[in-house]
Amino acid sequence: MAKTIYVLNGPNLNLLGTREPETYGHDRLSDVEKLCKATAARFGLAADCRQSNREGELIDFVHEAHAKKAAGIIINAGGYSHTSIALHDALVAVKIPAVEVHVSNIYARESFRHHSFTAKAAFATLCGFGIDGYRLAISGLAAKIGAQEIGTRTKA
Ligand code: CA2
Repeated sequence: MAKTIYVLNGPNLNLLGTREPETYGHDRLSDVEKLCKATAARFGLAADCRQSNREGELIDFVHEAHAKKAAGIIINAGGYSHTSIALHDALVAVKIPAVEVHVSNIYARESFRHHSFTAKAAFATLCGFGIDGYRLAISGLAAKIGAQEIGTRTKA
């Protein structure tokens, strides 16, 4: 069976594509999820995509990823990235390779967005690529966990 990666999106990301297009672009969360599933499939992976506006529910998703033996996590914790030690602790506890993604370039924005607790629990962070960041993150995660792109596998 295909290995599964969890794609977790935090508060307000359900609004993607509906407001502030100058910051977050025109794509919707459903487009992000389609992109993630298609990219994961290229590497023989399945993407389980979740979004929540609640910190505790995001933590539950991280625990669930562990219980279901997920191979990796892509996380955009939204505003909780900058505030949540609890989410950081959950990511550290489960020891699942994680990549943090931000649609916008958080370093070109307000200083309160420059620090991320969740980034400290991730092996890599991408920001500023718009929703393409999710595709790049899955590609990097696949390399990290040794999932090769289908059609490019070399014989042992
Ligand atoms: O750039 C990102 O992906 C962020 O994680 C988005 C968060 C923000 O708090 C982080 O600093 C950076 C906010 C998500 C808000 O999403 C909206 C999308 C469309 C319209 C309004 C909000």
